[in-house]
Amino acid sequence: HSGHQWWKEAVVYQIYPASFNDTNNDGRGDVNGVTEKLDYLKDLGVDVVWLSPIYDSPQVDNGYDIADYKNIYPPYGTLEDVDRLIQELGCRGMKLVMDLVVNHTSDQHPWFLESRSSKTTPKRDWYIWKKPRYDADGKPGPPNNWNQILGEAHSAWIFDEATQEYYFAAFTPQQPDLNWENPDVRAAVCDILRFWLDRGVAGFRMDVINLISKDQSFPDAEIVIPGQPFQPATQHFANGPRLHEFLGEIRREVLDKYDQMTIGEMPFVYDDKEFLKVVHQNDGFLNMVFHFELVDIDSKRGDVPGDSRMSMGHWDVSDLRRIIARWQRVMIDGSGWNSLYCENHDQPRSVSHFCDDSDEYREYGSKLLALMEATLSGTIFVYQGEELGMRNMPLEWGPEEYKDIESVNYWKKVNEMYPNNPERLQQARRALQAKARDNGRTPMQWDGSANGGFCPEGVTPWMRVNDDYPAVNAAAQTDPEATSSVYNFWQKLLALRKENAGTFIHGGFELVDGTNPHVLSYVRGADSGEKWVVVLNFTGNLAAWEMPKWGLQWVVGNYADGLDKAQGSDECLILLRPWEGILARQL
Ligand code: TEU
Ligand code: CA
Repeated sequence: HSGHQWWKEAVVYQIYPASFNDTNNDGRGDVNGVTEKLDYLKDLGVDVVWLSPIYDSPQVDNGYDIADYKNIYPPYGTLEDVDRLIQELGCRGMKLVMDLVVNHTSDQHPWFLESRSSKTTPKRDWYIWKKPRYDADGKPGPPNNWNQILGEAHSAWIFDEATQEYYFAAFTPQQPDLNWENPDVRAAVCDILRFWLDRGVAGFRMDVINLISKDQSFPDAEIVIPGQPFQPATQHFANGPRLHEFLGEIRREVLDKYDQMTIGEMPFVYDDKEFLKVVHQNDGFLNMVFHFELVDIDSKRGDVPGDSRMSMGHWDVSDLRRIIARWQRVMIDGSGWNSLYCENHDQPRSVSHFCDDSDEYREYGSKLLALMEATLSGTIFVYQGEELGMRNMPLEWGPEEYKDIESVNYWKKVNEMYPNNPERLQQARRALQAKARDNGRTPMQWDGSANGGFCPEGVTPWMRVNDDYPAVNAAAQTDPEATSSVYNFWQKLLALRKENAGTFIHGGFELVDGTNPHVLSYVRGADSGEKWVVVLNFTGNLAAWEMPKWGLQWVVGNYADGLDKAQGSDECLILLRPWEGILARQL
């Protein structure tokens, strides 16, 4: 963690390669499609591009099932294309971050093919193999009751006929977990890291990195879904006993020797103090982590196995305030570092998730979230299309438009559990529309031409393009005159954030009016004494906000006439319109 910490002020833009830009007309995005759009990203204010996996893969989980860590999935391009991308990024002063998926591999990876071939091959122990457990009647079954995360209502243990043992696969049967207890596995991971760093990559987003150390006693999970043989078990392998040790080894062996950035994805637990240890600036292991408390704000466990993320629980501004304040404070006060994101390829679109994506409010909601993200401490992550205010898939689309393995399995499970129950099926369709990962994966909307300009007319895109592309697209929004443009708003805010990095990126954080039922507001302050106030109405109603004694100078807002509004208001009370957000300087 030595040297200047460029990654703190960097704006990172996440690209989901399949859905970004198709340049060879096969209906899937590709590496050259990324290279083609670098000026668009540069203009927005992006410094770092994070690419979701582009490695060779059978694509059971869209590349999060890797069969070859050192080659590119042919439809995406070649290693030479990646070299050219890195070079073109470099010409613009930008960097590339790759996705590192090493909790598991594809079942087609040669390591796994060898591992499953016999009980005595040295690769056997690279994965997690166990003998069957016998029940009271002497019937063999999986070694414990852990269920699959993305799979069907199924055990996470997969029986392998050839050797009569089970292997562990937390996500789907095609994604067997690596056995990190084996030092050869850890050495192989270090080798992959070096391969990409030596090629000029500037860091890694580490997929489910908090799952690599499993409780070696593999205990049964507590029963939280009655009547189901298999239960959610992530508590037994999230932030496990040897996590710090394994991360420390990678840091020592590889990361410390390069000027790079690391972001650990850490789902399933929200323990801020635990995460602080991982990112602490003196003795941490990674530069930052993705926590899930914000995006899981509405996730309550339901009665379909593994569907907690698909649930639509109630939340309000007090939940949002608690989550935002908790992470800002613990990281700032504790010398850690935040990452900021409202959406990614595993989440619904943020304007649909946290605000209102109707034609009336889509623009305001998207800009409200931009105001929040751009004024919090941490490294900012913008997900492709977020800068345009792209929204979820339409409710009218049928289940066949959902391509993600999690959605497909969810729909199958609901149909098995509630056959001939139209009400439940309708509810499940609403859940998919609100929460499915597919929502973040529809093709990028570049312009108003066929297929939103993602691929030419006559080519069938791998996922259906959102019907709203004639209204919501990059060409319309990059026009500097377009006042309603979400893109232009993001661009302005990202520039303002950098000009005032001492405040917005590195400054202090204090809540204001911490009990307001509609409005999230906070002060960001720099060492210089300069203070900025952010006031965000997270409801679709008029909301009153009591102005503190000190005066305010309005700087930016998501309503065109925000300036008059705030200045002309009564001396103590400001009335905010639906989803209105303002950024003001303290006088
Ligand atoms: O996701 C890990 C993860 O736990 C969630 O984000 C996941 O989408 C959710 O639990 C599903 O209910 C990462 C990747 O980002 C995701 O795309 C992969 O499917 C997953 O790991 C497995 O590699
Ligand atoms: Ca293509």
